[in-house]
Amino acid sequence: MLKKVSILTSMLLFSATSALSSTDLQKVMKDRGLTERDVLAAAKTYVPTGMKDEYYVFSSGGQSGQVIVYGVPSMRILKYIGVFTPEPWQGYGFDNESKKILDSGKIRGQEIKWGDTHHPNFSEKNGEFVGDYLFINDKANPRIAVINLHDFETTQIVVNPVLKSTHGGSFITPNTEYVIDACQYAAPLENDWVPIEAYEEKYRGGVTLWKFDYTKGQIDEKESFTLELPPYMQDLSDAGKGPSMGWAFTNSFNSEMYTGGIEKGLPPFEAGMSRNDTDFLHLYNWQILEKLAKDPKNTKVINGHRVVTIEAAVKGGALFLLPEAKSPHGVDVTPDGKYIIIGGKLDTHVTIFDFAKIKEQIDKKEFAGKDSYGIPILDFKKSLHGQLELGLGPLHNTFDEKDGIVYTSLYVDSQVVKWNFRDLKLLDRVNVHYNIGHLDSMEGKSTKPKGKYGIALNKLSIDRFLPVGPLHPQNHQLIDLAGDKMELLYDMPIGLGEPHDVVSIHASKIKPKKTYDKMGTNSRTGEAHEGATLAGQERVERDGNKVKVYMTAVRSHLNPEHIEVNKGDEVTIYITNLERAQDETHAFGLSGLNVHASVEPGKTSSVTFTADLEGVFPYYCTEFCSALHLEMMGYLKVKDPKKQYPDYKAAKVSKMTPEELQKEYNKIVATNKATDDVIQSVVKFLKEKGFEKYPEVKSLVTDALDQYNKIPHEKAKADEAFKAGDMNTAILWENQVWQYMVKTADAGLRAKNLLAKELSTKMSEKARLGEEAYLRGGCNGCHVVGQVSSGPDITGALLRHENGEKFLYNFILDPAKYYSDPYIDAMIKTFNLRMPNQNMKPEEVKNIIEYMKWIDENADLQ
Ligand code: CUK
Ligand code: CUA
Repeated sequence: MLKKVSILTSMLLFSATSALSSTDLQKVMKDRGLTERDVLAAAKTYVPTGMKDEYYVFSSGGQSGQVIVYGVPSMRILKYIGVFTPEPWQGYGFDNESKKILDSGKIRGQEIKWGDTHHPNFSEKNGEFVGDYLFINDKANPRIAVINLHDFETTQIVVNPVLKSTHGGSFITPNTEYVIDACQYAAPLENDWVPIEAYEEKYRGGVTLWKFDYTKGQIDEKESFTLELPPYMQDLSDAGKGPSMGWAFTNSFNSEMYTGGIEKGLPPFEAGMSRNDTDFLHLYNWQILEKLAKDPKNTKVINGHRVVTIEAAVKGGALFLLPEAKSPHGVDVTPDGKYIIIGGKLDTHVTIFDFAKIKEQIDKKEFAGKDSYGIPILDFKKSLHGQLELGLGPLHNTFDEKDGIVYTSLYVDSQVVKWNFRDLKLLDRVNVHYNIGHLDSMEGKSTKPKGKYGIALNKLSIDRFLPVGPLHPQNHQLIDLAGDKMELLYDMPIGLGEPHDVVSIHASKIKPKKTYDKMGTNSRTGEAHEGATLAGQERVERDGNKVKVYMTAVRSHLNPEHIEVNKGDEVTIYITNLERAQDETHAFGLSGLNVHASVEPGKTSSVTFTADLEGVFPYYCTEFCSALHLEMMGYLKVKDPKKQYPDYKAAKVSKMTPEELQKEYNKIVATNKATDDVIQSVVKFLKEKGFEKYPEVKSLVTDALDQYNKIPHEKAKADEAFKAGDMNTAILWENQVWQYMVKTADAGLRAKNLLAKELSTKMSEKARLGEEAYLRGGCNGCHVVGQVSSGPDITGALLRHENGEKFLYNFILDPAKYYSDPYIDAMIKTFNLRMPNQNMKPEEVKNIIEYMKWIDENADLQ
């Protein structure tokens, strides 16, 4: 139902644009059934074409094993990054370089074809997010991946050598010293079979501290270690900061150490694991553990990996337990590092521990007891800052720029609650749809949260989207956190896996490359690729049955275009993309052989396969890169050396007569001349207008010149063939000259348009509306700016008549009145057309005249 237009709407309308009539907006609102609130939400999230989002959000991709990148506030998806699973578009898992990364994720030699990504996190400095690296864990197959945010590519996967499933990762210490990954389901640390009856004795949990080498951008497996923990089913974790720097915290949910057995008639896991009123928060000091791990007395080496024993950790004062309400889930340290907030799935409360109170007990060695593994237990009451009843199923927390403000997700109640962790006051709640897991406010998990927008990661979407069968997408909802009341703004379906968590970062902190600076870069290592091939270095090398092809890709050909191998050869093709222009990716797809690689400008990718099938296999560029993209192809021919093949003469050159050939030759030479004239006029324009001063334009010109400079070389070949009387070859090389001219013109014209945009005077609002009216009225059907068409050029029209402005104003409003005016009469005779009445409103005509003035002002840029 459309409400009457309130002050709010009218204000919106007037401030937005005085010319957008309120009736237009009202009509849209009415037609689409939108309320004012909807329109306001739209205005808060809409990012107009050409504008960019304020924040990046990195979402785990759940069972897809990938990472999803989108922008806030628009919620537009930007990329899916292949991490634990192949991603064909990026060639991830298909080219040798990325295969190597995926292969390092094999578990005990077994290839793993899926992942279950849960928690992405950024590299940090002083607890603030730094947009260099993103880390993400795989819960199913205990692995951590490193993604380089300079090209959004996965550069490392490490497998946990002792834990069989992990969940409390990847959490980062404040200066990215360690990536924390805590166990989920306890199991023997060795790979042996151990009966479940030996659970308390032999099954173990733990937390792995992966050492990160920031300059290399790599986890150092040798410097990493695991802290052995009781089989309590560790869960989420968080690192301390500020006063709690050096400490880390990990929840758990099976202090009962129940081992299940539903098939034997025993109560199921869910009953046995929630029997006790409390579970244990694990507190451990990684700075102490780091030292302990250096002494072999404190560790046992399991599967080649150091494990600090419970005993050594307790003795070293590095491990404690603290009772927490049963079956907790999220644990989050406040931005100031002073408090630890625990969400209990089966509790209506959140529990807030005060780190200073915890530290006091540790310093004074005042403990409430010990668990059966000898770990000191701290006193619950003495550690407490307070508890607050929020509702059913508090899970996770995220923080705001405003001091003390925290947002908590309620899984069962499907709500986000806003409250203050200092004075424990409940402030606001908003419904979400439905069953929220994690939530995030902008940079909400750093020491400097920005708040502003919130994202609710809902597990169920039930009735929110067009139905797509029984498997529903997840629902990420955008919430406005700027005011006192939270406002739901937008629903975004996520149709890829079940993301558990997202992290967000201000867009200014991410600095991605546009191209690889060094021609021939191995993107997975950042170093020069062994197969880097520059122009002129293309070749095929053979060593026994190993064939190496050094290929280049540039608009619009792959070089070489014919590759001949024998059946059984092992073939490696190195492909280097020689482009320097951004977004000029080429890709290499080989039909029928499961071979694909994406090669961005400056990158070298390689593919290796055994040619065990005889035949002819086309290959082609799989990215639509230019007008001659379809022609960017070649043939792999696999011969069986044991077979005899009939002999074919070289393809028949031509059936044309010499006269026909001469005619075709003249035609292509004339075309090239005409195209070159266009290029020269563009060059003149660019030079006269000082294109060098505009970096974006300059790089386009460099790109154009790259293409243009190839012409003399090809032209020489054409001339040589012509001289030798080989007209057919001369025509082909002249055609190649034309290809380069087209590519030059393409980049050159883009440069010209960009430069014209840079140089043109800013259009006034009225002129802009005038242009709209001009286009809406279909004036461009007869009048083309800068050229005479089926009507006169409108450039200069204002100057062609005495009192031009006034005259044109009256003329457009009622053309018929002026058909007998001598000037108009002459026009009618010239064009054999009469200007029709377009029923423009006076305001529109005034705007059109403003637009025409703008055209005249910028006439030299046409
Ligand atoms: S977990 Cu899924 S909702 Cu893996 Cu952080 Cu809580
Ligand atoms: Cu290169 Cu298509």
